[in-house]
Amino acid sequence: MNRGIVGAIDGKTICALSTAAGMGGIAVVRVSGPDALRIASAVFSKDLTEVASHRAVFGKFQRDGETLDECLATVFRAPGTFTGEDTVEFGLHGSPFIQSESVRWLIDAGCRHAGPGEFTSRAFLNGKLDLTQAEAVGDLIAAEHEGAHRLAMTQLRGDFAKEIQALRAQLIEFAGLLELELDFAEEDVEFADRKRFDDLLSALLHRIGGLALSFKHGNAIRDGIPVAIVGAPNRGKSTLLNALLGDERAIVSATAGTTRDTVEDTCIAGGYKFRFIDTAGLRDATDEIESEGIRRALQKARSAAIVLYVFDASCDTVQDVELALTSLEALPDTEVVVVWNKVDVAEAPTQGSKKQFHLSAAQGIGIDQLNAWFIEWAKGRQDTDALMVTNLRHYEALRLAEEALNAARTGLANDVPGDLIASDVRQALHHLGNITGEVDPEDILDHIFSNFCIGK
Ligand SMILES: Nc1nc2c(ncn2[C@@H]2O[C@H](COP(=O)(O)OP(=O)(O)OP(=O)(O)O)[C@@H](O)[C@H]2O)c(=O)[nH]1
Ligand SMILES: [Mg+2]
Repeated sequence: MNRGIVGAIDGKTICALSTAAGMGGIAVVRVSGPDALRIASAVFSKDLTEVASHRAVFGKFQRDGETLDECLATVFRAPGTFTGEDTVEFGLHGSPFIQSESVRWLIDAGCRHAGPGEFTSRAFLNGKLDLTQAEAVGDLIAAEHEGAHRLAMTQLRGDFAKEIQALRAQLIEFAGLLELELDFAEEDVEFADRKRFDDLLSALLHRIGGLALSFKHGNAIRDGIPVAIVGAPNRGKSTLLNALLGDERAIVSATAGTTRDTVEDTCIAGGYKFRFIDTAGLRDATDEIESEGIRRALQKARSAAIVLYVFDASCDTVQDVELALTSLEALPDTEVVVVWNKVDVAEAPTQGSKKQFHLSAAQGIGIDQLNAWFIEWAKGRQDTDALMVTNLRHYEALRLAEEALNAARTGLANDVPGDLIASDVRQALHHLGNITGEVDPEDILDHIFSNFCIGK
């Protein structure tokens, strides 16, 4: 339920279970807000209102002589807390009954149940985090593997926000000069040096373009690097998928045209998540369903980060490879790899320009080398120092800022009046500001935090 709370803090003290629901060793119930210490004391055997910050007290979770559990209450005093408010965390035993009952008692004592992401949204509204960091908290919690975890940590450190703020700062300075000109419109003066402005716009566009481009890889690292397996029928694509997954996921048969739809599954290797996609064999299809399968295969190949183009060592030739790769029309940043399969029955011809692997999917020969290469490839893309955009919202904002800056640049080249250029620059500032939450972001906030789980 979205309580629509994130636009402002309603002055209420909130509570929620912060650990995962269900049976566990320990459950943490968090209370945050101006009355946190008083309300927490109402359900605890000891008075917490005088306890120093960052101190844990052992006692009983109780009311009216009834004891629910023995527990630890940790006190955090504002402003040095995650939310920026007074906070108490109860460490209780993790039974589902204690979890729900303790929250109910806290509500009876005056708390409101927290909305999704409300602890983190309060942290943002109290200036503890910028928006990108708040979103990183969500990503960190959702990270299933090392690659996604590392990306979330970079963002949580605030590196991305700093970069965006630096870009904005440069623009704001120039926007100021343009606005100044407007105040002196009668006099027809130019404070803003047009040449310097063009240089600045060009530098900003370069950087913003680079960040937007990193999205494809950043997103892939977070959600699974898409690896499409394509090729003519019967080359062993489904056999290769199964070998890579270590599972009989797709049907294998000697009949050409076995796979008609795309089949995909993920696996985690070397700290990265890969999304392997088996596709229908590419040929001049004889029926409607197969044609649709082939259309999907080509679409998957276009959106993949890596395309494994599978050939059969016993029947394909170097000319077949050349022809196939040309007609694939892969996007420039897609890594296309030639896979010679069935080397157990025939020797593969050597083919020059492309990266290639010789393997037997059926016999498991060469699969380890291919897997090792995937991991190396992923590592190469995730340069630890480089910033990566992983969030669609950030990507969109960057693209919109880019559009506005391009318009400003065109305006500049065509000598359009300063107020029009200033308006484009303001647009760009607005879009960049949306990323970190520096402009009035109420609707964006609601959207972001409603995707969180309660208790975060
Ligand atoms: N000898 C040998 N046979 C293989 C190898 N890989 C696959 N095959 C055989 O080749 C045939 C086709 O395999 P599939 O994996 O179904 O081929 P596909 O490319 O998915 O075929 P479609 O789905 O029809 O496009 C099957 O009979 C497999 O057993 C291999 O490495 N060596
Ligand atoms: Mg198949």
